[in-house]
Amino acid sequence: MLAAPSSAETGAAAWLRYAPVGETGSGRTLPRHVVLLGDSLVLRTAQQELVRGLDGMLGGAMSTATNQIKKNSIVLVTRPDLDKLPLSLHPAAALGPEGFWLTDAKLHGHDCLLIIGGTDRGVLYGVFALLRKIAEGANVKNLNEVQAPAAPFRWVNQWDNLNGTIERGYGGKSIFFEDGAVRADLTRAADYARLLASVGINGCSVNNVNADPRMLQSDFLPQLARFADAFRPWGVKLSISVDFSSPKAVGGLSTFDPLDPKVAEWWRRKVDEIYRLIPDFGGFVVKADSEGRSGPSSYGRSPADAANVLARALKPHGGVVFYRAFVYNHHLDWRNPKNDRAKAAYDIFHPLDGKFDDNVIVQIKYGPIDFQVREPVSPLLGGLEKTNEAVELQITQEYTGQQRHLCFLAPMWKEVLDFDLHAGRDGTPVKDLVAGKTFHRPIGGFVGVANVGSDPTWLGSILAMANIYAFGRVAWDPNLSAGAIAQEWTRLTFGNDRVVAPTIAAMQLASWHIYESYTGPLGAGTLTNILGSHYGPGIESSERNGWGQWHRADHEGIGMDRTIATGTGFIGQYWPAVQRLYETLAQCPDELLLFFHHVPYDYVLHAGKTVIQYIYDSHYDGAEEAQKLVEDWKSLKGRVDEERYATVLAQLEYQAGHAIVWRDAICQWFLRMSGIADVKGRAGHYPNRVEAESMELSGYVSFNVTPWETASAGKAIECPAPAKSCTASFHFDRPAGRYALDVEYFDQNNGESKFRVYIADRLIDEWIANDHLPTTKPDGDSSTRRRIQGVELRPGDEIRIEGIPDRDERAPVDYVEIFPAVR
Ligand code: GCW
Repeated sequence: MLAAPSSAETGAAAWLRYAPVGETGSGRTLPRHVVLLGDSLVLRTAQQELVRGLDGMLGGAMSTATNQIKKNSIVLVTRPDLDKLPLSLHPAAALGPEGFWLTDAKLHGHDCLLIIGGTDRGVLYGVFALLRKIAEGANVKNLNEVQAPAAPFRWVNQWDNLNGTIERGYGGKSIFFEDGAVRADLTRAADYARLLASVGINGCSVNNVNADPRMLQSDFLPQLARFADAFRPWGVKLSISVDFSSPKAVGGLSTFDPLDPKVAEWWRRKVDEIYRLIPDFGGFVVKADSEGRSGPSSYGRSPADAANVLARALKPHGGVVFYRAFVYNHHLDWRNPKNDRAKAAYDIFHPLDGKFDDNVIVQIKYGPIDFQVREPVSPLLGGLEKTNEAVELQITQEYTGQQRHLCFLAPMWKEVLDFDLHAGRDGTPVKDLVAGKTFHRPIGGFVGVANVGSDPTWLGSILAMANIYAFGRVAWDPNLSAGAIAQEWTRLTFGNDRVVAPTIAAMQLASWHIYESYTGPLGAGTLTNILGSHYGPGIESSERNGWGQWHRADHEGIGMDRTIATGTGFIGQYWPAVQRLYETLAQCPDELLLFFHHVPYDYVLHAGKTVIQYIYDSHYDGAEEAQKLVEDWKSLKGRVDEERYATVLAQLEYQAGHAIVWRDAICQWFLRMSGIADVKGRAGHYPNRVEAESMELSGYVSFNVTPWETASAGKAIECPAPAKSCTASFHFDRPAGRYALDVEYFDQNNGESKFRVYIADRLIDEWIANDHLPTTKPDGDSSTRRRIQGVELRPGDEIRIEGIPDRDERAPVDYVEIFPAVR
């Protein structure tokens, strides 16, 4: 069936579009009458959502009733209320508070489909599950399905600032705050809660972990209550990040020492004040002693002391503390080969195991460094036996292309969650550890750093929304496969067209590996500019500073020696079976080789090629595969609504261009550093390319780009002030024909230059460089490709680029590349 492409799809509805599907696939005609037995705010939401969904997808006049069954109905009921009915129905498995059971039964002589929840939230999740089945065209005949979430805590963190910006947010301004206050209109906050609830997420911390102490000011708290009002109908608990120095910063005390009774008393009163306004408040998220934040170390106290003072204040109200294990010294001495940032979390938190109160959850990033495209699993996840823990995953693509590059993270998360840390015995995957199953912990779970914003698409990209969806789904059921999740999301987002669904799902599934191939190879880390944007290439930015994201590449070799035998000893933080996997070159998997070992460039991988050749090959392959994503998408023309088709196409085209920037930066840099040529002769050789600095320049001047590897041959041209316009030209010297022409220019965020391209005085293309890439300079963040297709060229034709600078963006150009055929 072809999904009727609607013309006004902005992406705002995400996977909750409820587009008409017809009843054919579902195997039955569903009742159009929805009965609610019992009452609560969440139950009413569930009923309304079911009506909305069925109305949209199946049509037909919907009716509702409360507490009476007079005809065939879909019945929403909690388990306790069900038990009051004269029925003896028993689910096959325990529902727990948030689980649900979908089943058929006769009630008062009528055939009913029952959605039974452990509590009202379970009913809501059951409603979304049924709607999902219908949207996917799944059979809903003879349902008898019990589901319950893997862990009780499935939260998202937002890193929103009170001024309306979002740290590492790529989807516009905050939907929560503006100008130092909570936004007047919280409609989108409520819509967000609906999206979260639809995939089972039950908590949201709204502000940056680099927390503003004002959050806890007494005059601010009533504003926070408005978030809770927006979330409550969807069963999403509000929580906030707190600055650990708040007792001093806003409380007027002279100290924030967690062991000082005055401080404990301050937290108690503050928490009581919050719960008076927000009785169902979730708790606190804490980043302390990390990246310049204050923390207990100021008083010689430990993270356990800090977490517990908060936990004791929250305990009487049922609140929890998520204490982040992302604590490290960012002034490490890089000259000392034994220093290793990766060791920090375990070194600090492992000795505190058993010292945290039972309403503290230690929130641990999945890897020991920081959300890189490939990291081993954090050993701390296997290193806490008497402490609750949660794994922190990053939905916002800080180091994975910032939503401009397609990078579906479910395959990575699945690898992390399925990884067996052999914590004392075999069969202790991360998913069980964080769910508290391995060491019988009462609570624990999953945290996703989401950072949605006011952009209509929420994350700034339609396809990136699959990552929020996937986070919720793996947190609910970590045994789902990435493939199943990709299929579900695609069907809900784009419909069940027999070509669309598998094509997009396959693109999503390939995308993480593609991104990894043209950015950070073999576990070396994302070779990005770590001192600034974390976006484009910036290979040396990792080195010779205290941040500790070192890859240690030099003329001889690359990689961090983290072995027990000769390196930093990081591997020693794992349980023995995992140590054995990583300690020796013979065992260590290629994909993590450079995370654990320093090797010469000519070291031969298990894959049978040298490290240097792997670097060249993976970057060329990755850039080609990025181009193939464009072609895959184009095959869907006419099958996807025009609006989303065009938006996604433009993003994928951009990505394919930027993948070449990455490829060339890394290949040029390693070629120069290693002195070893690419056996395939590609690195450093661009036969179709004309460097801008070698063109005939009028007004334009050549300059050195920094870092050098982010421009072809290290140089580009710019049109210096006060010139109003400059030109660069050259003559075409190849056979007549139809060509594609790429102009590589720099699109900074401090001006909107114009470009015009002429062939033999005829204007063939013009554009304005008005994207908002994260840089004010011509570099690897701003380097952008303009592809001009189908250009007729004859030998001797003059190709002329005119650049019209604007403000501080001086219409910079790197090169022109001409291809004999449309690729
Ligand atoms: O990945 C890093 C980010 C910081 C962030 C920090 C953290 C909120 O670059 O922007 O700060 O992690 O997780 O605390």
